[in-house]
Formats: sequence, C-alpha cells, structure tokens
Amino acid sequence: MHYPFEVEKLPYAYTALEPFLSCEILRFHHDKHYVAYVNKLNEILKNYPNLQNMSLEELLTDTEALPNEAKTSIRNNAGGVYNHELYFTCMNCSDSELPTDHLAAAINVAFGSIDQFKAELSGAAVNQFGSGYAWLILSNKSLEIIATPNQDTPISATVTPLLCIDVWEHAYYLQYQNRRADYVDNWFHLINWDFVGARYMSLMKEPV
Ligand code: MN3
Repeated sequence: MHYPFEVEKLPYAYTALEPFLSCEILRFHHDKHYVAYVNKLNEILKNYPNLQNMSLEELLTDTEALPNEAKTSIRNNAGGVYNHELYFTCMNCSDSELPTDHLAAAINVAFGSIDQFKAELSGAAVNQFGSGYAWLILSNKSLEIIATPNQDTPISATVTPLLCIDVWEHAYYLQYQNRRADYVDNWFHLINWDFVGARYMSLMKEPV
C-alpha cells in the first residue's frame, strides 16, 4: 500500500542552499508547492481504492490502469510529487561542481565534455517556454538532456530521469525575479553529484 503518500522531508536545512537558493524560496517551494501536490494526489486517490496500491512510478507509467476521468489530474499531481522529490534530492550544499567516475565518463561520451553538458542542460532549462523542467535522463542506457512542460515526467519502461531542475517561476522568482538564466547558472553549484552518480550506477546494473 502506497496510499496515502507522505511528504518527504527536505534532506537538508532550509538555509543549506544559500546563497544560491534562499531559505524563503525553499520554504515556499517545499512546504507549500510540493506539499500541495502530495495532498491533492491523496485527495484524488481517496476515491479510487483500487489504485491505492500503485507506487508513484506505476501511477506515472501504467496510465492504462487509470480511470479516464482522473487520468489528467493523477498525471499532473503524481508528476508534481515525483518531480519535486527528485529535484530536492538532486541538490545539496557540498558545492561539488563536477560529476566523478563512471558518470563523468558517460557524460563525456554523450556530450563531448562537462562544459558542453552544462551548456546543453542550461540551454534546455533557460529555453523551456513557460513552466516545466530540464532533465538529464537515462534512455536505453544512454544519457540525454530534455525539457518538459508543466508537471510532465519523462519516465517509462526505458527512460529514467537522473537529475532535474525546476524552472517554474516559484522555484526562483523570490530571489532572481525574471532572471531565470542566473538561477540556472547558480543551480549548478547545488547538484548532489554523489546522489546522481549512485543513481546512474544502480540503473546501469539493471537489465534493459
Ligand atoms: Mn516546483
């Protein structure tokens, strides 16, 4: 039983990501925006006991199992939960600016260099029109960068996201106002490369 979904605590203090991301932003982002998605998802699932044993990933991938009238709202809210949990977990305050080991090697193969990877991810984040996310994904064991609108989640049998940056205005406006590019630039200081590297390694071990 996965229902009711529980709010995941931030894995660091609200002030931990300063000066790159303010305490005020993290408080609103986690305690209001993310929590609202968890509550809304639970509210919807309350009416569907037969969906209450599905995991978040199953709700997002096995859409055939969802009733037509609730498909869109479940996708949006389960996406809002999944995306925010990955976003918060992908950050920390270690200020390790570079990936290491196998992930670093894979990034070099996929993008040519770490700098080129940063340029491409940054471009996807800055150019995403309106609200959404930019992602580093593992697709059939290859690294790719994509952007998605709203709370869409790039997850399927063969695609798993490794890292995401939230570019909804609520993720940066209180500190950066309209300067999304500055937020994205500074966010690179916050990537938890230990987490992303470990996630990459465990996914590479799974059969395709
Ligand atoms: Mn958000």
